[in-house]
Amino acid sequence: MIRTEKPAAATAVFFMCVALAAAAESVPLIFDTDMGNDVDDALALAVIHALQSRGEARLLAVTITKDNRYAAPFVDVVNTFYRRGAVPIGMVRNGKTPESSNMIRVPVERKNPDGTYAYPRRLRDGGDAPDAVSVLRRALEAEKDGSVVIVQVGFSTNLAALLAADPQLVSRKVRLLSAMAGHFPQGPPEYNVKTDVPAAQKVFSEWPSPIVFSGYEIGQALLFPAASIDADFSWVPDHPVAEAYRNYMRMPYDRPSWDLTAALYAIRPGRNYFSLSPPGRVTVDQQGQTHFAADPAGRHRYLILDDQQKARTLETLVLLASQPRN
Ligand SMILES: [Ca+2]
Repeated sequence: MIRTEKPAAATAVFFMCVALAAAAESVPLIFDTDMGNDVDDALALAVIHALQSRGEARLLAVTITKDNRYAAPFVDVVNTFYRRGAVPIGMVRNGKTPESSNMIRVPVERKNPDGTYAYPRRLRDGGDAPDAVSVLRRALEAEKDGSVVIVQVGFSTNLAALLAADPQLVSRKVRLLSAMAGHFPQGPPEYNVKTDVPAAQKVFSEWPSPIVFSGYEIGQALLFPAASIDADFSWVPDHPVAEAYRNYMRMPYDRPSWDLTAALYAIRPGRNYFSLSPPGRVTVDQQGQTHFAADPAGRHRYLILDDQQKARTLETLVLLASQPRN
């Protein structure tokens, strides 16, 4: 008995230490977003800030794949609102979806009666932000090997360019890519993938770290309630994320929480908000449709959400997105 108890106790202590170390260490995270195309990007950024306030994440940089001048100033507005205005912001060059959108333009442009901006920020225009690939490289270089988590909730444009520029750096630094992309186990082409198919093909075939996909069906099953925008965000008269929500579509509407799920999984992978598929490989065809093939040696998995997890996962997203800043 004694001979078996000792190793078991030592093993238990070892795993306890690992768990404590993991809990004490915040996740170094890069958020890559097509901010402005849908309101879930803004809510996802709010979730990341809330988890940083709780000591669980550390936002290293935000890089943008929507090539519109208001996207970077809006990200800057949100970061500044959460008192993290120094977070580097990088912009795609010659990227997709240049069209403007009210959800980012209205909060960025709105002014107080005295002529000052309703929401302070550093960046006046996306053209003033540095190139996304240089921001990604600098952020990765400053971190420990095998530590960084990237949350990609837009097109794969920036990450494909990073891979082309410096695949070794990605191999060395990135621990996980958590991507809102695709449709699983099978479905029509998903927006983030079909908007830049060559970039998605490159990233999902060459990316060296594990990738966990949050497919279209996950966010679709978790509708962010309009009632929360009116009630839970009212702790401050001007909230840039609530204002973005009110300007994205005609209120009241409940919007799928696609990008929030990729952010939540990236920072809290072990909390049973989702289940994981077996390992496999995701490929992207010419139409932008994703195909999953199970393979024990594969580096890809996708999130699965069951009915038991739904209510608790949605409540967590709502709570974090609306959490008052500290
Ligand atoms: Ca998005």
